[in-house]
Amino acid sequence: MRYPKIPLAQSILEICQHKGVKHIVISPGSRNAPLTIGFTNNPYFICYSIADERSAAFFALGIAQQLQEPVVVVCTSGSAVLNYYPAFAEAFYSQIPLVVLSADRPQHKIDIGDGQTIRQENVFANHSLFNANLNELPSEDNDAMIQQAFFVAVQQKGPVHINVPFEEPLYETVSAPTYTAKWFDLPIVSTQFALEDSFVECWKKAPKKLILVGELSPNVLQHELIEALANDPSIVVLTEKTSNLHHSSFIDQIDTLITPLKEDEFNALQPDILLTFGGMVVSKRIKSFLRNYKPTHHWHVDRLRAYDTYGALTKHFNTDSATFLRAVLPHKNNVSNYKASIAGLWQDRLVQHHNYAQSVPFSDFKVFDFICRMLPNECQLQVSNSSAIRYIQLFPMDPSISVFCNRGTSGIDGSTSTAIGASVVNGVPTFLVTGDIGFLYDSNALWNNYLPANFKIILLNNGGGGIFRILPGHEETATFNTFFETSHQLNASHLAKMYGLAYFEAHDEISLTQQYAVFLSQNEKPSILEIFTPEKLNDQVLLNFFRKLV
Ligand SMILES: Cc1ncc(C[n+]2csc(CCOP(=O)(O)OP(=O)(O)O)c2C)c(N)n1
Repeated sequence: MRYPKIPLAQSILEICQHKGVKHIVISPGSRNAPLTIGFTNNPYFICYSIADERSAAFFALGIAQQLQEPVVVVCTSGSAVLNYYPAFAEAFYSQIPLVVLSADRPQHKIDIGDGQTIRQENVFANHSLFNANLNELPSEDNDAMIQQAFFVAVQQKGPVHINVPFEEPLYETVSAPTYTAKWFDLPIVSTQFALEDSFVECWKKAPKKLILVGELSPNVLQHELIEALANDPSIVVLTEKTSNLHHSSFIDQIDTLITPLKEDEFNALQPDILLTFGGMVVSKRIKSFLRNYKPTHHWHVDRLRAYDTYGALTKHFNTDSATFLRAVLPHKNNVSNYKASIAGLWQDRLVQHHNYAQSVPFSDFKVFDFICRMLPNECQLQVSNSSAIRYIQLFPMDPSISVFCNRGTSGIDGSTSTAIGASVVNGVPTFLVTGDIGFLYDSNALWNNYLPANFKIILLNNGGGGIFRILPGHEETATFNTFFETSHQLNASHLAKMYGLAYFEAHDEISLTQQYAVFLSQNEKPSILEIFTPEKLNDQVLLNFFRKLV
């Protein structure tokens, strides 16, 4: 086996292997040659080559999102590293361990007129959990910083940046390492959790407890905890699609419940205790409801962070959701009718929803209804921003389907790359459902040699950013079309051809049913099903849905 001659590169490789990091996403360049040579020469590592650093970082993010373990991205010096920023910020807000290894020139070569050189140290400072600005010569300080970076990425769940200065020559190799890293003990601070009696009392007494679950990985809560949540009459559970948490009594179409509520119903839903766990929440309507009808107590449970999303946060419980629920759920309140009263409202809504969905013309609404019913069980659904994830929230879906979306920053800049990264490691058929602008934005995602043959993209082409027709402020003007909707006549057929994907298209219900069946059954090539929907009708159908729910 060959090793890079530069000792600093040797120590990074040794530490990565020792920390169990397996997946390395490399973008081309010369300055990073010592790392590229080292990673690719060691069969322990699984290396991916992706030219576009923006896409590479989202691809790595998708792998890390699925495995919940650090994934390394490696790039050359200069603007290359800045292209990692969108995924880096997403990793920060979605709490995903992404490790950036950026090659650099030694500090004395910065800002002296050398090419492909920028100020790289601390370049992600605003969103980085740890910045290791290494020195050119290997040292115990370097070893400590590298180990600390991996430790922080795992313990604090998020992105870290290791900036690595290399001097030429960069391509030389040796047959055995000449440097061995020094190891440091990084003690994990134990977080014993005990719930104070006053909180137990408060919980026991509260007749109205609303549990709102944001983004979560599947299988975070054990079956008996889910049952205990479902069997307490004082608890209403609202779940988002990205919470991956299911029970027939949980309400998983939040906007369908909330939108038509009247004053007295809002009052009935207003909780004594709002308990939240999980990551970002998609529904704007639940945020608005809770900001206007504040709970007496808002408790957030998370080992790391608590956002005061509703202006009502009273307590951050520094533990994981399962531990917390195990502590409170035995203290059941059997006299409340909170759950029963909301369940009544919910059943009415479901009937209205069903009646309306039957009657709508071909539109985004109809297509999302179709997709949510027709996706195969046990698959994974990756969803882009922004109206795709909002529509997905409106329809029931089989609980065996896991759902992911880049809601950390809600960017449209990496959904396809993230989905492809996820599909490479998740071991299940993966579908991406995306709008046209998001898809076209991240079309370099398809410039990727690792696409599984059963990776499928469902592309809703409504001729532009349909979300802007739904948001307040829409007026049918040239300014709106050009600067908000960015309307266009593009389609994905040429991209599909260029990247060797199978391509199917649908323009109405009949062709959708036919083409979807073919799309689903062919697994020889990754594929795109492009569904064209009527640009100017979509928002009307959606707005009418909310009106008709009343
Ligand atoms: C990087 C980035 N730039 C801009 C935005 C603002 N934005 C949100 S949704 C959207 C349009 C999305 O359009 P499309 O992908 O066609 O989906 P649709 O709304 O039609 O479903 C834009 C530009 C963003 N979220 N991220």
